[in-house]
Amino acid sequence: GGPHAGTSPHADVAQWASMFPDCGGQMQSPINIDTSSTSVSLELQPVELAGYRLDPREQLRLENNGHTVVLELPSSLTIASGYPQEYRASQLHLHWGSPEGPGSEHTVDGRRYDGELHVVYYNPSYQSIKEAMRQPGGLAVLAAFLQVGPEDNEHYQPLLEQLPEVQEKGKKTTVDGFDIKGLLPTSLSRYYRYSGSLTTPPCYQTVNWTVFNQTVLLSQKQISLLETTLQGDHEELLQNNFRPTQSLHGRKVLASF
Ligand code: SG7
Ligand code: ZN
Repeated sequence: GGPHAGTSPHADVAQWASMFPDCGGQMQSPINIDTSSTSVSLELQPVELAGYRLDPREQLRLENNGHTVVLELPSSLTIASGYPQEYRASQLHLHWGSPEGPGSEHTVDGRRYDGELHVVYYNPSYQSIKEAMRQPGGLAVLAAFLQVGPEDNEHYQPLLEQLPEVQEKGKKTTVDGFDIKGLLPTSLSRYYRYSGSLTTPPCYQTVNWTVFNQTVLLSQKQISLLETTLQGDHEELLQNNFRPTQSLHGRKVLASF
């Protein structure tokens, strides 16, 4: 097995840095967002997304990679505003906990949410995402917290109903195109912004993070499905696939509000 080998997906997070030096760097993610230490920046415009209503005839690849479930996205999905440059979508994936506890990667004032959605983008001035992820400012991730609410979130059904199809690590299926924007909060104007890294090896410090203030609500049933359907490396349930929060090392966290 790779860096995640062990009894739990993160049994060896402490050892990542020995194989992937960036994992021991000073700009790592995720972080705790201490709201009393953030600085308001009037330059942070609302995030605007273009091209997210996909035709159901378009087939998106969904894969259990042993660490999460990844939905590949067409590069026609863009972040049109909210960053000084354009970004194009690559994939989205989720982080979650277990029936015993929550599993977001970022925390806010020490609070961990039930789960976290990551939509991963790359700077199209580079050849490919593989190239972009090694360059400063090469990646952007839009992050949204998932929380238990009173009702099923219909926007998540196209994704959640395919989870049983990718139960084992390495399994792939396809999902009919749907409204990807529906997975994100309705308000994209209030967010935190900071410079960080991939939260898994190789932990490249090339990610312009956006963490939305508004959470996304899913029913308890939907969160439970996420927590108890997929298997990880050794056929055990894939749970608690979040990395512990990392030190800021003097970084500033900006707020758009
Ligand atoms: C998950 O998190 C996957 C990885 C992703 C990694 O393991 O989504 O992506 C793929 C295609 O397997 O790595 C380069 C990349 O996106 C880290 O992403 S994250 O920092 O947003 N959590
Ligand atoms: Zn992630």
